[in-house]
Amino acid sequence: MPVALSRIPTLRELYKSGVLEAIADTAKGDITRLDLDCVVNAANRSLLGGGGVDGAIHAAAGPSLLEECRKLNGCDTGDAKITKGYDLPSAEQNAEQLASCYKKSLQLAVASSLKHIAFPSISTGIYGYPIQDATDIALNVVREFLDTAEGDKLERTIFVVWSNTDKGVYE
Ligand code: AR6
Repeated sequence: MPVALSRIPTLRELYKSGVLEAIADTAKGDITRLDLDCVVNAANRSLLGGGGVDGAIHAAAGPSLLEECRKLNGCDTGDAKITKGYDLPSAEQNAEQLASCYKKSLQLAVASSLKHIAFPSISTGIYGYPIQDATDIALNVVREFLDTAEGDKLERTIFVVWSNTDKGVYE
């Protein structure tokens, strides 16, 4: 797609024209502080809370999140479920399962008419998935998805990393 010269092109136009390799950003910091349509949690199958980013998201979202999670009947590894954000500012692993949970999260966001999505580095903390492999999966799945008609409906996809080392890998 040609980029119009009469105005500054949007990120999406640059991505479509091939100038940008990916429309997703990398940010370092606390995912619970992002004011976006939705953020993705790295939870366990019970969905009933834990440590890491899961603990941070529950602490920031407040007890209503846990109440809603209790009704969801858990979440199989590789699957994804959607909840409200409540008090958030935004209202055995294998490659296939990790790819699937990124893809299903993207599909759920689009199906819910959301325009933004932020991912932490799922499974690379307490679950110990190697950061390089997990990052390859995350970036490839998101790139592929953004190339589809469904992906076109998302305006912003952000990878939020927690350490400088992880940021370097994503970049
Ligand atoms: N914002 C963004 N990233 C964060 C934040 C934050 N506030 N806090 C930590 N991270 P982990 P997992 C990074 O362990 O490996 C929980 O107990 C962190 O540095 O949270 O998928 C669940 O209940 C790492 O890079 O998730 C499960 O039992 C990344 O988020 C289990 O841990 C993911 O680390 C899930 O383990």
